Amino acid sequence: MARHPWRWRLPAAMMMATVLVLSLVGSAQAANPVITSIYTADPAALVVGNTMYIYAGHDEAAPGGTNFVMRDWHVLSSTDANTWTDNGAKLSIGNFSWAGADAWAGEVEPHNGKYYWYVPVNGKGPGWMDIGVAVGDTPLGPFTDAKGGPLISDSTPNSSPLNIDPTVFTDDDGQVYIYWGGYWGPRAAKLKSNMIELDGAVVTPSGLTNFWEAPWMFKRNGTYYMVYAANDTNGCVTSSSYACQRYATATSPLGPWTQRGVILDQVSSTTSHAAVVQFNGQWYMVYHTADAPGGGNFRRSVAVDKMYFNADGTIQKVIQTKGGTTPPGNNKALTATASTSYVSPWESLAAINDGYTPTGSADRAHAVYGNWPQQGTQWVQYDWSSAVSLNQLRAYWFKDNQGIDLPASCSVQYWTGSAWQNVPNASPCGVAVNTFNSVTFTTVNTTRIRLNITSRSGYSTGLLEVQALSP
Ligand code: FUB
Repeated sequence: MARHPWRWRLPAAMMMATVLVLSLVGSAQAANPVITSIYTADPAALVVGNTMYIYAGHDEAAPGGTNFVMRDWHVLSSTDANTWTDNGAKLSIGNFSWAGADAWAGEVEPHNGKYYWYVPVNGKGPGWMDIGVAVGDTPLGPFTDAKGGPLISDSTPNSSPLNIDPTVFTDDDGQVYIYWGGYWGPRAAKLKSNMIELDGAVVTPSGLTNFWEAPWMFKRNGTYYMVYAANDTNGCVTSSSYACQRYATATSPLGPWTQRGVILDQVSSTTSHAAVVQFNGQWYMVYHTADAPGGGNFRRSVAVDKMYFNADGTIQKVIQTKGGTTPPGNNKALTATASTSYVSPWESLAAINDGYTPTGSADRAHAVYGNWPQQGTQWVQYDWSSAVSLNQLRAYWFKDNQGIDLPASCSVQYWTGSAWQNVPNASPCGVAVNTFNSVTFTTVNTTRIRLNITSRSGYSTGLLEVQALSP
């Protein structure tokens, strides 16, 4: 049976003492992860006016910790989906007198001028996780317990094997629905217009193939969409300790659903939890990874990437980006003269320093550099007429799923004036797909830098873009 590390936590760790809400206001920054001042997870997105809000859990596990430590939820906000502000903890376990620990994945739904925040928490009663609801007058609260007890618990007839991860959806006719569940047990119910009571029986929706946890519901062009975490090894994950995001569609809000495929591959954390939202005309997927410095399965961080629909309403797989764009002024490759050991006559050396931001390693929309049919070690080089200071090189690899694959390895060298030398104190030269791979090193002053690329057996290599960054 699939096991997620969060299932191994000690029971004692579930009963956390009530904690104070901390009004920490974090720094703003661009690029994924969107916030690194704290660890954030389980994002839910909401657009109000010109602002996109992310309601996120807060991972506080110590480095190397093997259990979740989650006591409160933070609200992040942005007016451009690029620069994010942490508005601090706006809800905590302490807001629910009947709860003791585990501030897991919640979602906020507006209704009649108020904002209802549905959250799974470890109740003090029998069973484990319950779902409670808080209410506030603005997207940033303040929020208070709206019910004084669980909305859903293990004693709710036909509740999920694990009552977590609520997603709340309001249809065009005003009817509100709540979906939730974990341990392969999705559940759904209508909500009364008071937003704090279920309206009728809990149903088990059909067609959410391989559902594991983390449902997220939305509607587009009359079609209902459900995005959810799955952990099957049939095109989803390499090990069932991880999860991917699948999605399903339906023509009515309670289903039946038809599963349509994977839209977010396995991420770097074992758990995967996503939200989908349209903001300023662009669709986004908000999810979490373990990509922040010091991150891990219990020290996760929220990421935001663009999501695209096909003309028939199906969804393209989301490309996970890291690190974001680089201020053009820092990218010295743009002013360099590029050369190479070999470029295929039908490809373009100019592609590797023209400032393009690829959408993925198979992106053929722009010129590419490739060295097919060469194998072994090839190189690309950047020359300047006078010395530049450099401390980072970022490579975006090309992979055409034919003769060109990701390299086996790479290295960065600089010209001392008389010889090539490895850049000092270099971080590993990464060969990851669909992202800029950064090599950082102690600053060198040089007129030339070279990226040596060694192919995998049987393949050639290619690049979509290289950035050479000054400090
Ligand atoms: O963060 C705790 C739990 O892990 C969430 O409720 C799940 O969705 C998974 O991300």
